[in-house]
Amino acid sequence: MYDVFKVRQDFPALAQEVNDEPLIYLDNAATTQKPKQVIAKIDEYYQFDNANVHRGVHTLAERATRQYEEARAKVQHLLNAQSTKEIIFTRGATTSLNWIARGFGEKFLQAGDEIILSLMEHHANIVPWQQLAQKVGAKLRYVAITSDGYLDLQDLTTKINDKTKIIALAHVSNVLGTENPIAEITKLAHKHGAIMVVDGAQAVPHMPVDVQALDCDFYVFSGHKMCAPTGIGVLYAKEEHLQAMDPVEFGGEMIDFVYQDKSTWTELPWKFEAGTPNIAGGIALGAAIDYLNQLGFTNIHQHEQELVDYVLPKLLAIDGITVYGPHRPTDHTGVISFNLADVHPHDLATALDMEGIAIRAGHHCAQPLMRHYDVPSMARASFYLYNTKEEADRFVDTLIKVREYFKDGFI
Ligand code: 7TS
Repeated sequence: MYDVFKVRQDFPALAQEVNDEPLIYLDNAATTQKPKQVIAKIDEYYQFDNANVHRGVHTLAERATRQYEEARAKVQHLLNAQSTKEIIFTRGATTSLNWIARGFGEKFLQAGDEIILSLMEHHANIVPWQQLAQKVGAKLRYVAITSDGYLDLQDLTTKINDKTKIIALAHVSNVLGTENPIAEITKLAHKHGAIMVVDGAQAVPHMPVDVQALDCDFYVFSGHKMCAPTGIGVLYAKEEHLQAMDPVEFGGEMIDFVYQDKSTWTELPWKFEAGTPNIAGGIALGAAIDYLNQLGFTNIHQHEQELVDYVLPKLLAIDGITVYGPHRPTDHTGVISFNLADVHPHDLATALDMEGIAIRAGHHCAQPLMRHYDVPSMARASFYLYNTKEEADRFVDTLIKVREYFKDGFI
């Protein structure tokens, strides 16, 4: 039985008051709070084990290296990758996507090739591909979105062809909360000889993910959206792609032999990891994975779905609200974006903050999507494993109060 009140005790940040009200943290799509188990791991590492990895033979260096490489194995198991060679540590999803565009894209794409994205992508899964397309003369094509916030698979079938070399899509949208059918799209990509890149930043923290079942070629995510610190993330790829592609950064750690005029690269996964890595971050990501595994990803997913099931109909019932993305709770993950008539999202976020409720307002790094909906910005509440139905109630009640205030001028 998933005990959310017990889970909450692991998160010191949740116990505080903000503006004299208990904090209700609903900005989890931006970053999540950290459990004390992860904070303690960082503390322990710097107190006792701090050393550089992969080079020293002394005891601390061995401890640091062992823990860092154990964390890599935890990521391998988390994603069900075939080996740790397929797990590259990066700074986060953004860095991972840049490296794929440069290390794979610049090597294998040519003028006239096509890259398929969608209108619901985060800028991190748009801008690196634009840069690649400009460099090699490739063309970007965007899959449309249906009126109810799903990827338009019909449109995808008209845009994919034998010039398509890459399809890069979010597993879960950071705005619409839609989960995209990645396994199905990967099959279609492979039928056309294209590779499938998946931006899993909003999926991995919330549900079981199996890259072998998805059969995708690349999969990326960030640690800080799943209880780990900022500055650590993952680039997964099938080994054949990592063997074929070039490193993007060069220097220590990633070389085998260095001569005056040339160098050779070391083996996977270290071929991609130039310089001293974020050792504490990697180890803390391992601790975060342990923590989430102990709760169980199926339980986490179910808890969040119950919250959505509870809150989405209440939101949809608010007078003057527009909720973006699927309206069927079973098709909507814990990311819910909306606008309230007459209230600017920034005013809304400020008014909610006065009541201790943290949401985000803005374009959510998805300007093409804002343009598609013809709005400059949206408000977004994003739920995580520690949010409760009571918090959802207070959020909805406060929204209604704010709406009344902006309509009538008093609360
Ligand atoms: N992809 C998706 C789907 C995201 O939601 C984000 C971050 C990124 C990529 C980039 O991750 P980063 O860790 O490299 O920055 N999304 C958000 C958000 O929705 N609000 O703040 C950050």
